[in-house]
Amino acid sequence: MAFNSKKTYGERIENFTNIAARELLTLMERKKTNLSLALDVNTKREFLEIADKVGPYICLLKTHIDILVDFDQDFIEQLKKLQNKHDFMIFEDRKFADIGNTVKHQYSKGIYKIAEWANITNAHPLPGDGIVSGLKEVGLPLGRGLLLLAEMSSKGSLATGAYTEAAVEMARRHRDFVIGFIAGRKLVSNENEDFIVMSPGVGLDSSKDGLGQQYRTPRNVILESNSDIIIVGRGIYESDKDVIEEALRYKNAGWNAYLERLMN
Ligand code: 6AU
Repeated sequence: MAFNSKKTYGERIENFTNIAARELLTLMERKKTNLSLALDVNTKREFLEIADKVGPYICLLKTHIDILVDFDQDFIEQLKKLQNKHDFMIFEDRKFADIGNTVKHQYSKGIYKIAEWANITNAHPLPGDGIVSGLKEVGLPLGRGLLLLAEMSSKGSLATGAYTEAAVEMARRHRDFVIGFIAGRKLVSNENEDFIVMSPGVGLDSSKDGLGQQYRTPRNVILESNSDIIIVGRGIYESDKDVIEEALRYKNAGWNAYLERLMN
């Protein structure tokens, strides 16, 4: 299908001017991983313990900073230490969804000061271009990148059809800051433009979670749907098996699907 999905992550670096995108592709090539861990646990201790174990196998650590019950500034310091130790980038899954002026404050201020530590964050295109412009004012000077939620993995999602297409159009108008999408598949197959696609709803052992989440396999997402990064949460940290073993299982599944894609 798409020209860019036949290129290696490394070959695609030149398609991006955004610093976070270039750094991410470089890192993926270096660590040979397209796995992002969605670490949705509620305490600092649990979070830091798992991140330390799984850090060597991931390109991106995805956070929901507002679900930590004991968040403090020390958490950010510890997180940065682990980032340096294990060489991963950080994606705060904030799903901004308000007008430009409001998201600017939500991104840079408050307790979390997301822009200071998250290389990448995401936003719903729902409010229109102002949301991207607001986030860009804060993020671009800091070398940050943004993903637009063009599709969602949950059952009954309204982000389909014309909405998804409008998300792609919005990304095209902000190529300097919007580095890609949250989506289930590659959305753009033009060789002259490239976006990084990250897919949540990835699991090897279950197909749903009882609250609307729907799972597909790494092979399905990377090989058949030409996505670039698998986002895996409970499949890794809620397994009965060792988290390192599980992380390796997903890392290998994701990377092998990518190698197979390149050879096809
Ligand atoms: O593997 P799970 O189901 O334990 O976790 C999936 C993670 C969660 C969700 O908040 C997030 O991926 N997510 C997103 C993102 C990344 O934006 C979008 C979506 O459509 N579905 C989804 O599950 O942290």
